[in-house]
Amino acid sequence: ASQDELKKQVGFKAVDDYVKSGTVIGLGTGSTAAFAVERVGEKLKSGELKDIIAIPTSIRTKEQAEGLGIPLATLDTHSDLDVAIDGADEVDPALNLVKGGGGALFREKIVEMCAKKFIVIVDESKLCDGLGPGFPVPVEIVPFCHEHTMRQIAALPALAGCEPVLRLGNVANNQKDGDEPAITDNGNYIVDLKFTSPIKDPVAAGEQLKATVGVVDHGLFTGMTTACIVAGSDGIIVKEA
Ligand code: DER
Repeated sequence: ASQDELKKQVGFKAVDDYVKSGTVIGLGTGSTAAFAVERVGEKLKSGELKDIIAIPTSIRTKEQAEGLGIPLATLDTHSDLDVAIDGADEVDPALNLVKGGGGALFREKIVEMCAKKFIVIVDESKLCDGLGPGFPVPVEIVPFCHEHTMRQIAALPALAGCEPVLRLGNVANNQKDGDEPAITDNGNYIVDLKFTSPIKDPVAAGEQLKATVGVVDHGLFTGMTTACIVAGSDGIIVKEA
């Protein structure tokens, strides 16, 4: 099956297995999560699902959901979510994640932290033994003195050896040739941290990033995953935390 077909399989399965009528759900961002959003819209239209309130994790997911007629709200009125479904850029054996390839990590994290269950949907290419080398870790920072903040990040002990690169072009990374800094939905910059060896302690790395003045949040999602649905050449497997 093509990678798109694998993404569709896990996106649909996550909705079929975890989304119940009468619940509040978080809708993720990216090409895999877009299939989950599509499935919610399809099942609301067919009547298989009723009375869903959805919280989008990006402007582009909000627009996709609006186009499908999915009722939307924000955390201000609905901050007790039954389930959130989202993709990831990397998944380690403990189901810790790198997210933010699409530049939506802040809204994803604030929403997914509010969900009773956080279901991650990936194709098998996202699985790794250790976070970092396979996908640069995105960090959202404020634009003010961003070069100073990048130097502070590079000096963090738990991120030793990382090379911070300011993301240019379109924040969703689908326009790599931009010469202006990419701007997130929240008006901030994204710095991608390139690693040549796995991050030894992703929890400590996340804590040190959050403690760095100028950092809004980062793409290390540790200890958050309830289950990860993986589509591979030999079928679909569900890894539970
Ligand atoms: O930006 C994000 O966090 C996305 O969820 C990303 O991690 C996965 O995007 P993809 O499904 O398009 O690979």
